[in-house]
Amino acid sequence: AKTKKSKASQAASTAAAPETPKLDKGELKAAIVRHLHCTLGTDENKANNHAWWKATCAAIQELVLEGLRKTQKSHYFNDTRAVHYFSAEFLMGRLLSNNMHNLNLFETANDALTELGISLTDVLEEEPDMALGNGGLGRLAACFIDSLATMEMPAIGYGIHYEHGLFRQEIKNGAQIERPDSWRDYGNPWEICRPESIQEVSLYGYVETKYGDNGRIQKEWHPGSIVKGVPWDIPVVGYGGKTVNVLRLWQSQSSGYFNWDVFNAGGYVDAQVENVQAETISKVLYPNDETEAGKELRLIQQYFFCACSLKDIIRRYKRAHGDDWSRFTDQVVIQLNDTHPAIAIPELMRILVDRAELDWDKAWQICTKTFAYTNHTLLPEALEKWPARMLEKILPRHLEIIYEINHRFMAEVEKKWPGDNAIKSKLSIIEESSEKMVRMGNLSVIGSFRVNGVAEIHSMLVKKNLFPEFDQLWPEKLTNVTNGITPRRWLKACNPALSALIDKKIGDQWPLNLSQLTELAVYADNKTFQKQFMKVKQDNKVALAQTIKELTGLTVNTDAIFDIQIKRLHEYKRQHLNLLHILALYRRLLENPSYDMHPRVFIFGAKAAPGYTLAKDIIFAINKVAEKINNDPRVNTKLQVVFLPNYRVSLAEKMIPAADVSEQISTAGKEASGTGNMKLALNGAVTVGTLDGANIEIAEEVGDDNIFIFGLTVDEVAELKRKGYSPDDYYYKNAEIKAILDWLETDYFTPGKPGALASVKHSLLSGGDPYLCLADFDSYSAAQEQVDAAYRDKTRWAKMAIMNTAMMGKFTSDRSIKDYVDRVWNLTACIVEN
Ligand code: B1H
Ligand code: IMP
Repeated sequence: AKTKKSKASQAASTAAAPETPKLDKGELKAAIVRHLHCTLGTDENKANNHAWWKATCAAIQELVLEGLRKTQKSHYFNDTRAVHYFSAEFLMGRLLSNNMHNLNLFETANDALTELGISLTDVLEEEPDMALGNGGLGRLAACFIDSLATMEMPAIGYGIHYEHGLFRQEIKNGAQIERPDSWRDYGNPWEICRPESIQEVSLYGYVETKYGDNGRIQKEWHPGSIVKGVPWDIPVVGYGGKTVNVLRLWQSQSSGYFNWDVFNAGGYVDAQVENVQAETISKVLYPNDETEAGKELRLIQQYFFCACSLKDIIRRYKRAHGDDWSRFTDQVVIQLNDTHPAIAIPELMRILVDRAELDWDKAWQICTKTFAYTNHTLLPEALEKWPARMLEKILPRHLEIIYEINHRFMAEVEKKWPGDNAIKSKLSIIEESSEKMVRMGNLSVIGSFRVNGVAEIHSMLVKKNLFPEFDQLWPEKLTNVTNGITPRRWLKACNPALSALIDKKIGDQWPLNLSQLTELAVYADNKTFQKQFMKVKQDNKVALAQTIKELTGLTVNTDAIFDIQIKRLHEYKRQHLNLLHILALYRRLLENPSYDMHPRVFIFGAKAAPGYTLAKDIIFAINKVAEKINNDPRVNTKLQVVFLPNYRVSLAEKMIPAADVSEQISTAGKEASGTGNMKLALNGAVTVGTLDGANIEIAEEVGDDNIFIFGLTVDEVAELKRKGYSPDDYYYKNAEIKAILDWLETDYFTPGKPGALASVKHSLLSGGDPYLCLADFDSYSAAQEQVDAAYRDKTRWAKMAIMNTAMMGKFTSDRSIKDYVDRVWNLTACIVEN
């Protein structure tokens, strides 16, 4: 039995600064060499950088695991309430540098390796990114678990142990080629397999209705097949290294169980096929950012990780509380990262009603006190819906439960809006279209106690446009938690020179209390500080130029403005608007060789979903335009265009510190929040952006003088759409727009292949581009002229850049987590004893 201490309640809301490192240089050196010998079976003379990387990881992992053990002990003995962050994606990136920084061992490791004749920078480059996510949503999950550990919150991340993360992008003749990503081909030094915690999950089959002694109807699901979920734990080290939480990822494996009665066909070969199918579940991450794939395997993935995770949570709860469910909601809160894990709601109901035999109302009460749901998008194509027939086949009992949830909910709606069938059909979990569909968004709102959007404007639109009736029904349920980013990875680790400069000015506590950066504002006009700040930026640009050279062969002008747009490729993010402006500059320079502009390098990084043809066409167009411009001596001293292949977390860490300008140009109302915007501004880039997502809050923080806002507002977009947007008006009235678009249709950029870029033109014209590129073009172009003028005034620009860094305090993910803790999760920190 365990002794309870009330230590948890004494916890502060933020962790203390990192203490002195647990190892000195000599000890770390010895540990690395020991692992080189005893773990890797090699030695100093023959080890390559990969071996040094693994040995260094193993040496660091020793300390990490000690922290993990102590953390789990503290959580166990304090019987802490914990948040369980359910997410189909965790975009972790590399872990070695991060873990060393959080353990305050980065400098020590650098010195230790240097003495061994090894470069830490080269060693860090050996680590493959853990790219188990598409973009912002997955990276947000990674930032959140970093902040949770840093703030000493009991938390566990639950997701899928994909064998292949997001594809690796190659560019061949300008076009995107997808290659498999194999992040653990040569072993991952951080993950620990936990066979002792394997879970089994049922699929397919049928439901039997039985009558119990008391006349109570009992449902029994006879599954058609069962798969095993094998948990892999990745330690998540908080800054300061005290709390080490885990990210638990499930790998699917065949259980060898196949219900031959159900399928009534047999044989050894079929059984092998079944094995392959079981192992397919966790094979690959769907690469569709912001689009719902609607594929059976994807639904199975979602159910697989939710069912494994719930069993794991319940096992842990029962170990402490037995069969007494009355304290479950005191101990457990589950955050649903979008609707991808929404199937956990009927799964928990199934466990409570069918297995634990609680009555429905009691079970529903538990359920709706357990789940909270974050909405990340309003785009219709991203709102998940599953055909009822697909659910019936894969999860027959869950479909019944969803119908029952809906039936009872419809009665509530009837009470509030008697006889209003229009509202009923809108709020129903079931969409009665030609094919019956299950709306996962409605299920998530109905089954959760809290629902949040991810930036003020987005949450407002969730309330006003997406779920207005739910907001009337439950006025307290819908709320906002603005996204954030971890300043440990996105400033301290990725921009060591700027971090050191900040440390010198305001001390080294800012990574834990990012609002302290405002203390830099008093130096914004200080000439010496401006020089130092811009020197750091210049050095970072030189470093990025080197990377560009290595990756593309191009030599860029480091005196030019580095103008960066990095994010998934999507029409709503409008990389093609950026491209149109580049073409406009090109034309202006050709028409007027003395056209007055400061040299600029436009740099892109973006992956397109493999099935999203227009997105791939836009990548092709950017590359073809880049090729032409970069090789045109008439303009290439002033204008260069770079597309860096395979944009990912580790590349972002190299690009962001070098940015002068941050492109955040989505159509107003479409980007729920954005988080890249925060990372770039934190590193002293000035934003060119629309009033969309978190850009609005960034503008509020940095002030109008330190950001370039352009374009239609959310209201103006709605108004224009109501009146009818007609792109042809802009095309025929604006000679520059017409010339640029027509240019795309010639063979100027694709010699011998006229029309190769025509799809980009046509997507912006007739038929009507829903993202209103042409409507915002003039305003965008004018904002870019202001950027140009501002940059030439060195003092003014330095001040703007400094003010951006200084005013980003709000956007630390520690603040987001504090908001969740206070307003959603009701958690208390647990101080881990050392
Ligand atoms: C975001 C997604 C998303 N919103 C479907 N929605 C996916 C939707 O695989 N799928 O099917 C994958 C991802 N991702 C992003 O979330 C928003 O676009 C950003 O604006 C936001 O910053 C980010 C984090 O909240
Ligand atoms: P889990 O079963 O996945 O939670 O595996 C680790 C768990 O072991 C921790 O979360 C704790 O609940 C539990 N644990 C950690 N230390 C101790 C201990 O000293 N005694 C008993 N259980 C412990």
